[in-house]
Amino acid sequence: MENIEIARRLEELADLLEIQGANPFRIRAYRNAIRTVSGLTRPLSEVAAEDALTDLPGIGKDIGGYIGELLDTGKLSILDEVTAEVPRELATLTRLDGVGPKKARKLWKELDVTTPDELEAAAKEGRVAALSGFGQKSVEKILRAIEDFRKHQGRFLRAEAVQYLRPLLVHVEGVEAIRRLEVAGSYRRGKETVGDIDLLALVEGDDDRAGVMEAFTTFPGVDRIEMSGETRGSVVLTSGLPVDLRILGPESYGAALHYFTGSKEHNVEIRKRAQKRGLRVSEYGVFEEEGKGGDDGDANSDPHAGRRIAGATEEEVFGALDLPFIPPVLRENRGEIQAADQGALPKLVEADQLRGDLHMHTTWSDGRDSVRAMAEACRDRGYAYMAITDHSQAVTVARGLTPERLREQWVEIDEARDQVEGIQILRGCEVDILKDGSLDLPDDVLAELDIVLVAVHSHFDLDQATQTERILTALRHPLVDILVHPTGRLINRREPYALDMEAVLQAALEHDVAVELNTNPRRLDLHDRHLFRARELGVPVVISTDAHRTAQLAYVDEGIHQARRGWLEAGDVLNTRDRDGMQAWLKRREG
Ligand code: DGT
Ligand code: CA
Ligand code: CA
Repeated sequence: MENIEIARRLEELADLLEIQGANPFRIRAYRNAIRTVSGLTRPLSEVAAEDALTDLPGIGKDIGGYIGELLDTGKLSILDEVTAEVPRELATLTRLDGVGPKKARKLWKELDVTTPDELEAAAKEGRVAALSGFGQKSVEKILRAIEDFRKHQGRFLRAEAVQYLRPLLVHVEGVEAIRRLEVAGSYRRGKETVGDIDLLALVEGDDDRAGVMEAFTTFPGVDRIEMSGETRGSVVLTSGLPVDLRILGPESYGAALHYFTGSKEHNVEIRKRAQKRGLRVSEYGVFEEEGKGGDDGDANSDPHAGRRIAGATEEEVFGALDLPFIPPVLRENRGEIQAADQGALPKLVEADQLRGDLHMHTTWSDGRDSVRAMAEACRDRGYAYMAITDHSQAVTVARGLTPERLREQWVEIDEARDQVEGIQILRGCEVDILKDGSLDLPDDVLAELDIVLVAVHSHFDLDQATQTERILTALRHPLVDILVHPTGRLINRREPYALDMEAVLQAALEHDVAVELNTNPRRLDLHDRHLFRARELGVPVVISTDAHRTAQLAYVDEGIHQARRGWLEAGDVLNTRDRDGMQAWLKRREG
């Protein structure tokens, strides 16, 4: 069992115990332990093998035992005990904005509400507002949260799906008969969330299929089997992630890979292009139309009508349509077929082209590691430069820095500059944009920083005109370098604030400000369409992690997909520049 799944189970346990009314100290201890588990870079199974679980910070005998049980059996008996008393769905309820464990308990005990549907009904009948501790305002907030919840229900962050999927891939790949095993679908297109996983296995002989399907359905992480046929199987993992497997022969593997990679919209355009050439594309291959017309191009029509001219590889499929290979991240029908046709596909940026990370936090605000530790970790990643960018004072929940504390931090940054060689450490700050668009630090302090990031952390609910003007005011400030996590969204949790993004990007262009692609998997902000537009306008993009601990510097490896989905090339990304190039940009307004 992977760390992330263990963390998820323990979290569910903590939520349910809290609803049950357990000792708050015990709950707090559990939550600390969960943070340790989520932040760990080594697999817990390794730590357990060394008998060292309880050596980890915050992990005592209780939790150590639970982790051991999960690793050994995949089960957690205490969770069964608790769910015998507290309905399991209540844990979901606490995920809704505005409903904590205390409120969930009250809703359950007094109104017998356990699910979002029941909560919505109760709220609309006025029964929730009548409870003590729930005002009309909080009821409205809850109703909005339920709407958001429904919108995202069942979609997994890709970065999480990666971790749920990995052990399954290892398990299935162990089957001798498999020549290729690939993930298609939205996952392969690098989308920020995935609804399900579409797996394709290439197997030479028909006789080998049964063994592959057997391995797939008997994977220990399978919670239930939805179907299991000769060439197609469908399971749900214990994480809740649904996975489809299709088994294919060599002659049609490439066509199936293309078809099941999608997107649907891309596939439709590909089929139209084929039709113009008198060809028919399906998941089985590219076929020459035979004599009679009347074929509607339905992918499920008889695969053997006509002569197959391509299908073994995707390159072959594209080639049959006079196209070069189109990278999966571009297959969203946003002009990629035309670009391919004209030989104008972008040379997409790669993670190893990045020369530095310009957004990260330390123990000076809400980060978990020291300036020096972050610097060493950035150096170890091979970066030429980095910026320390803790929060400014207005962000009190993150222990934001006053000018005085910021100056104290500079002493420590100077020390780190001496201690950690081979990397340039920029003095930065993630300066809060106040409600009126002014900045949270005085100009004389900003002027002493090497790099100034600005961001919104409050008043998310302003109307669009006001919110946009607030941000434009900040962008007009002559000391601002980067607007970070520009839309403020948290995927599946918080919608972006109302913003005229076109106006923001135009202003960024006019005032020589860069925009961020924040690669925190919950943010991925800006997202692909905005990145595409930034590139069109020529607004430089900075790809940074917003790491709050050293391990999170790796967020870039997964987040890079979003940049590629936005068609970004290395030249569009500011932090692909070498140290001199970056220095030159930071001094762009001088002289
Ligand atoms: P997801 O799972 O919601 O994150 O998104 P996808 O894109 O993985 O969609 P999924 O799993 O329903 O189907 C995988 C691919 O199969 C999809 O991207 C394109 C192809 N596909 C599925 N249904 C259709 C269809 O009705 N027409 C066409 N042209 N392609 C389809
Ligand atoms: Ca899918
Ligand atoms: Ca699917």
